[in-house]
Amino acid sequence: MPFDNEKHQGISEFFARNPEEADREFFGRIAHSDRRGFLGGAGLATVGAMLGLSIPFHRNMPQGLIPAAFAAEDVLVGKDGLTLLNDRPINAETPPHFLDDDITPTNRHFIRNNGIPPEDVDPASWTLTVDGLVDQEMTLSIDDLRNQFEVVTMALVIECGGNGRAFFNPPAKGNQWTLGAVGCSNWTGVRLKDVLEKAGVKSNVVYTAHYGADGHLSGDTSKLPISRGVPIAKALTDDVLIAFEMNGGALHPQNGAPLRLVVPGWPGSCSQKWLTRIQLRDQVHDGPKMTGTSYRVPNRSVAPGEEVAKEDFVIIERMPVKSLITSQENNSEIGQEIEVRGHAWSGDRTVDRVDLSIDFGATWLTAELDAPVNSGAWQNWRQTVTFPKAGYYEVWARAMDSAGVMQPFAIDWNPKGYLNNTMHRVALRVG
Ligand SMILES: Nc1nc2c(c(=O)[nH]1)N[C@H]1C(S)=C(S)[C@@H](COP(=O)(O)O)O[C@H]1N2
Ligand SMILES: [Mo]
Repeated sequence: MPFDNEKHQGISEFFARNPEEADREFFGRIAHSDRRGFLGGAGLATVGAMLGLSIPFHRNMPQGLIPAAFAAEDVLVGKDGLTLLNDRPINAETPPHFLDDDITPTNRHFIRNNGIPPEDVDPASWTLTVDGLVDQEMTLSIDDLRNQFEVVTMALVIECGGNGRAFFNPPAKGNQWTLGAVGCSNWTGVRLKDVLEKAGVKSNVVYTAHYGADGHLSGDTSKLPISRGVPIAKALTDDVLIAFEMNGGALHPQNGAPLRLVVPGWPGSCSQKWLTRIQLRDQVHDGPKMTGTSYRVPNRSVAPGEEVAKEDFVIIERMPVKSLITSQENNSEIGQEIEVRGHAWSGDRTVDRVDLSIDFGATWLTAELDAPVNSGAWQNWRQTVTFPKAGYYEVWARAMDSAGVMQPFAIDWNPKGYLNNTMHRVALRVG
């Protein structure tokens, strides 16, 4: 099936369905191995024309790679203003000034994929299996979930464990998230706890294992892109949801439609998308991205660049205290008096205070801070700020949580670039 712009077939859809043919169509050659000998042709010329430029290093482009220039428009259907970091798998973050809403609209929620999302999902025939160390194994449709359990709606924070990775020095490999791998949408679903209790949690259970329907990047169907879990005590808290609605509508296809877990305040990777199975285990789960150094940090402070032995890494649980300034875009021109707004959160805790500084931290004023609308939600804050005269300013925000822990000035460096919760700074030009 050739690529057909008229039919609005997505370029990503086309590449996903048949990467070889897509490559042939776009780059005018037969197979990956032939590309080395590729000397030009109609396909490449077409891509060049679409980009308005030639591609000097086209020989190095991996098979199936969607030129990001196209992908940004095409892959992010139903999203608005997101920055595409990677197209295979799709990873896109939301610039902070697009996260200004109290509740993150679906079109502003970031996307973090480890594999290839399932296509043509049918919510009516979707099932979730609960098995492992339970009294009664269950397979439930989404209707079963709706009918057999209390349906709740909660605003819940999902933040990628690697949010802020781009600021690490020495740099950490992985998606270079800046600030926007976080969102707090309204999620509707049933409590994981209620479902697990109905299945009957055996006394020797220590951990959950989550499985989704997305495919491994290699195309190898025996491999999973990601399967993580949480300690059973976390799974049995009131604010972990199996969600089938996002902001009162369908889940966005890239955010896990039709069914996902939402584990607020813990690394986003715990919140399995395209959820098909939850298994209860008598050991810490060992699925892909649970082991090695994935979503783990050293068990002690380490110096930037320090080598850390594998056995010294521990699994990340709650995410640290953090805040974002969302009312002004970085580097924007403003008047002398403005309202500064944003959000603050701290996994499994609440935020007690948000302070702002416009003088590089010499003095601070305390912002007006809302209570969370429910546990697991971020807290909105605002403060009118007056600048003494025209010039360059930075607004800094720092949150302090219910345990008295405050955001740091400097990054607590770790090899994989997780948990960067340094203060958010926004440059402002007062005219
Ligand atoms: N099935 C599946 N679930 C997944 C992932 C994935 O790649 N596959 N990525 C995880 C990671 S690392 C994060 S940060 C969150 C991101 O959720 P979002 O894409 O809805 O923002 O989904 C998690 N759930
Ligand atoms: Mo993540």
